[in-house]
Amino acid sequence: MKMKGKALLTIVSTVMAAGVVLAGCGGTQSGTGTPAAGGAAKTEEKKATYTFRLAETHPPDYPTTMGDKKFAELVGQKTNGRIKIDVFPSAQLGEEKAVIEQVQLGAIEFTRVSSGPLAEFNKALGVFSLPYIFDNEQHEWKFLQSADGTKLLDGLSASKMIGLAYYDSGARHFYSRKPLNSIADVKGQKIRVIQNKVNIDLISALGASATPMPYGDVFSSLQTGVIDAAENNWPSYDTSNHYQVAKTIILDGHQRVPEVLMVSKVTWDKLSDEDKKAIKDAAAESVSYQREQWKAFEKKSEDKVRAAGVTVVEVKDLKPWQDAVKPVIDKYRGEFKEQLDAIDKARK
Ligand code: GTR
Repeated sequence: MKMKGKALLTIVSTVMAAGVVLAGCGGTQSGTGTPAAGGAAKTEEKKATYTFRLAETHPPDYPTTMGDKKFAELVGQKTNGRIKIDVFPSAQLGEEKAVIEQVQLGAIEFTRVSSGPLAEFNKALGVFSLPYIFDNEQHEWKFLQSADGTKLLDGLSASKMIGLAYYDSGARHFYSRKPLNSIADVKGQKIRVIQNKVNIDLISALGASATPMPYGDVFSSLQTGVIDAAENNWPSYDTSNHYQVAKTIILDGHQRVPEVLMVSKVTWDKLSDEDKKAIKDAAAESVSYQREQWKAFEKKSEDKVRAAGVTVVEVKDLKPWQDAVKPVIDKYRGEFKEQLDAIDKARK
């Protein structure tokens, strides 16, 4: 419908008048992430009020979402409610790659994503997709919480994002619709991976074929046989219902790919130092809570999936797996030298 010039003018001036009234009251402007500061007539400086969105791919009760919500609650407390963060779970704001692009633009302010897809936007984070670089959870977290781990997170600012914290994501294992009793069975399978170059090489090294696709497409792709297999941790295997179709899981634990909580640099640059501190502190404080949630949920997911009759194959000897993927480590040793050295150092 085409609008007549005069009608448009009336609407514009009405909206502008409403804006003036709003500003005059120092009202909260929500949904846009822009501040609604006090009116010019006020002498004392009024602090900006914000409402931001946080995009999360997992369902509301998933441990990363629980961490997001704790973070949002702490930000609210630390700013006396001036900064409100609304968590949008279940990929309501899009799949991770698209969300990361929006965060770079400042169209979505906050997100929690895996460092897997982030590696396509910030190369150094690709180190986490390298296979078997961490011995266990302790080793991983010793690195993540070291100065080197923080440096890696801080490096995100070069890609228009501000890393706030790492969250736990356990270890990833392969699961398939086809038999998967040993490394030999991986050969020839079509395996979905998170899109990044390290993952493609990893799958090739195992003699399989990598199919990158968004997380939300994996269930139907397994169901229709577009792919044979995928890989993830227990909670994702459970909550995505992949276990209902890919009924064999082999516990090779090839990767430990941490989650990242972050904010757009566009948003960050608008905030006062005081607000930045509140957000950073809230993120740091939410980590222990997220890790507790993770531990409990991981166990619950494993129990549930086992009870559902999934075939769980233990890997007694990891050596053949590590040998098979060694060319991948060799290929990337130069590119990730600094990070790999730091990861090695955290082992001692
Ligand atoms: C999960 C991770 C998600 C997503 C997913 C995937 O473990 O928590 O953020 O990256 O894996 O495989 O796409």
